[in-house]
Amino acid sequence: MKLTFIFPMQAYKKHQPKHRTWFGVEPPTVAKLKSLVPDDIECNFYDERFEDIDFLNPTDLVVITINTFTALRGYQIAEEYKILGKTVIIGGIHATLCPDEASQYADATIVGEAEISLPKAIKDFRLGLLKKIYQPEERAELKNIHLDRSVFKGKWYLPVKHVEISRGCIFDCKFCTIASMYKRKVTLRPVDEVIEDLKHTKSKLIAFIDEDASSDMEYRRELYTKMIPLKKKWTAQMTVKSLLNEELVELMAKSGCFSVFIGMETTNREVLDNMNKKHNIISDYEKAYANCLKYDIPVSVGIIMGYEGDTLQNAKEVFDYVNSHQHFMGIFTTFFPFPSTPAYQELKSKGKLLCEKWWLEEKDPFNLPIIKYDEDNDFTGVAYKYMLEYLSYKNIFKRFLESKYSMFKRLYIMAFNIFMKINFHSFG
Ligand code: B12
Ligand code: SF4
Repeated sequence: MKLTFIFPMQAYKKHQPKHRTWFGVEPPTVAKLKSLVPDDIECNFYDERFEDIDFLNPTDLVVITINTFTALRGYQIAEEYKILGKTVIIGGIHATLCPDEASQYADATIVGEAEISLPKAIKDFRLGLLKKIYQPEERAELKNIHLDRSVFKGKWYLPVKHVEISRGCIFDCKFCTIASMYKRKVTLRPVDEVIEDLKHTKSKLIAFIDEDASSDMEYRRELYTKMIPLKKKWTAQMTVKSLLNEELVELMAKSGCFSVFIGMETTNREVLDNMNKKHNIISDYEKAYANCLKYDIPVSVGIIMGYEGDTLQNAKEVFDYVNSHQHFMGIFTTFFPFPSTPAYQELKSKGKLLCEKWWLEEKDPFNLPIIKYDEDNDFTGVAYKYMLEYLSYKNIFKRFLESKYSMFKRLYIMAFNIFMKINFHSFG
């Protein structure tokens, strides 16, 4: 039996070859799915960000993973395969948020995690008993799991490797799909399994899949202490609060933390409250940066523009704030109302969604009028404009000159920012 995995590109890129990427990281989701497939099944994989799919390559089963940005393209691919008489299974975060939509295109849709459902669906397919929807009743235990990277053989990716530590997040931000998918329940891998995984991961550069690399202090102390001899360089996402703990930041540095990412979103308290992001306290940032600077850990920040209550004046203030610090990267994005999140429901009930199923439009989502803004505070194109301004040579050099990080980190950050500037349109 032959099985084909598909990691789709974003649909609008299909018609704009210059937007197709030439660089990218391995998609860990596919390595996870591969680890769940019985050994006697021959597997093939198309990463459509880099390569065209050969629809005529023989296969019995097609397994597509979709997020909200790649859902439309995933559906188009499913339809093409179905015309050829192939059986298609769709899963992933978007299929979990919108199972009824996905099941219009798939023979079977898998809601939630793959660990229990994918092996079951493959077994049912072999028996000719494939069901329309699979939904596990329980969360997967993150024990004895691994990523099977053999599926990436023959493909070229950036050397950074993802390693999973946890799934889910204890917080409940209204715009967040992780909160909607995992409902505030966090599952953690046993420390020793993460360490074994790291030992067997050939690359020195690790990106942890972990919503808050500071949660559960006892766990973190043990993990980071055991990582010290491995001499890896790692990055992860965490909350600003946790960076106030100098002992933790020092231990992170010793264990090889290269940089961290914080979902800062905005500097405006009212907007943070609207987002239900109460744990972001603006006055914490300077102290957190000071700790990070002391241990030479640059911080990347994610900024969302155009959320309920946001103003163009706020956008300017947050841009100036981020641009006045040398972050590893400031990432400015428009607020996207992801389906099934409370933020989406609120906009819908207030009649403020101009395009309810924006992910099904074959256009660059960054240029789509999705939300009805107030006349005085129209955010269309605003985050994009600030992203370009942030990546202007003038600002990159200004941040380099003003930075107090070590010379190695300053040069590295500058080079990374220039790389992002040059390749901005092919990112993703
Ligand atoms: C690593 C990562 C990336 C990597 C690799 C992506 C990948 N999927 O492998 C890269 C850098 C490419 C990436 C890019 C983007 N990402 Co990203 N990424 C992540 C991150 C941090 C981890 C994903 C991961 O590997 N998790 C571990 C695996 C094991 O879990 P999983 O993917 O959730 O899959 C589980 C289930 O969903 C399910 N499942 C998934 N697929 C399938 C398929 C089948 C058939 C089945 C049965 C089950 C199944 O089983 C898995 C385990 O049980 C997540 C945040 C997070 N914590 O999940 C964001 C996240 C997935 N990314 C997100 C976004 C928005 C993007 C970008 C659009 C960013 C951008 N503006 O460019 C691009 C999209 C590019 C693209 N072409 O897809 C959002 C998606 C939101 C949404 N509703 O779609 C997330 C959730 C971040 C967030 N908090 O909002 N990303
Ligand atoms: S803290 Fe981050 S991952 Fe957690 S719910 Fe908020 S946005 Fe989502």
